Amino acid sequence: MDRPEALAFDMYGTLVDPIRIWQQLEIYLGDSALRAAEIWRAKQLEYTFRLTAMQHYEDFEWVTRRSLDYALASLGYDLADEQRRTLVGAYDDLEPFAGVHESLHQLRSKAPTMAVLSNGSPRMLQAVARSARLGDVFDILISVDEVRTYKPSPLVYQHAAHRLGRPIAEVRLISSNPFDVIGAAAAGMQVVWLDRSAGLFDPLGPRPDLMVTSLAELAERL
Ligand code: LAC
Repeated sequence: MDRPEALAFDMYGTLVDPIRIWQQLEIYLGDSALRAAEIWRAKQLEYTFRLTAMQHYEDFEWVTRRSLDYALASLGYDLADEQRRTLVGAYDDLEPFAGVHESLHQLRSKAPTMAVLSNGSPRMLQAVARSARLGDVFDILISVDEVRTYKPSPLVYQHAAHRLGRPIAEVRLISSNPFDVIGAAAAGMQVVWLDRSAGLFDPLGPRPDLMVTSLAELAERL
């Protein structure tokens, strides 16, 4: 490789934690909060996959609201619109995983270009990057909204390479989401799986050559 790859980071589940939103859910749902957070996240991703299969696009804020509605209904809760708005609003303040700041700054000194590549809408990505104090480390925030289709459509990964001005093989996606890793690799990107799930990968695709359990480990290995 004559020049180092551009790095593209997934946002939700990789840099910030969408499950820790159970702490906001707890105010309304008590003991069901963690279960609700897990259903919310699983449905949110399912809706992105289904919209993509339907060749229809609604942005991630819409998807996040509808999947919250499903999670609440599935557990027998009916919250007021204002409370639902507050919960969806908490997506703008999701907490970064431990050590993310330090490691991103270390990676910054090695990578020529650092990007976010996420399902999040442009507004959501700007908000969460600002509140998690991650804005200054990235050259660019790339949203799937620019191609109006979700991961793991190859269009998303091809578009990211185009935005980064690189052949796709010179971009490396870093994601904790196996579906994202498998999708990016299938589209021709380099990949890293950031294992935040105790080794549980999807057998739908090959395990990537590069697997790490923290961004600090990635900063050492790259
Ligand atoms: C994202 C999804 C995968 O940030 O959570 O793109």
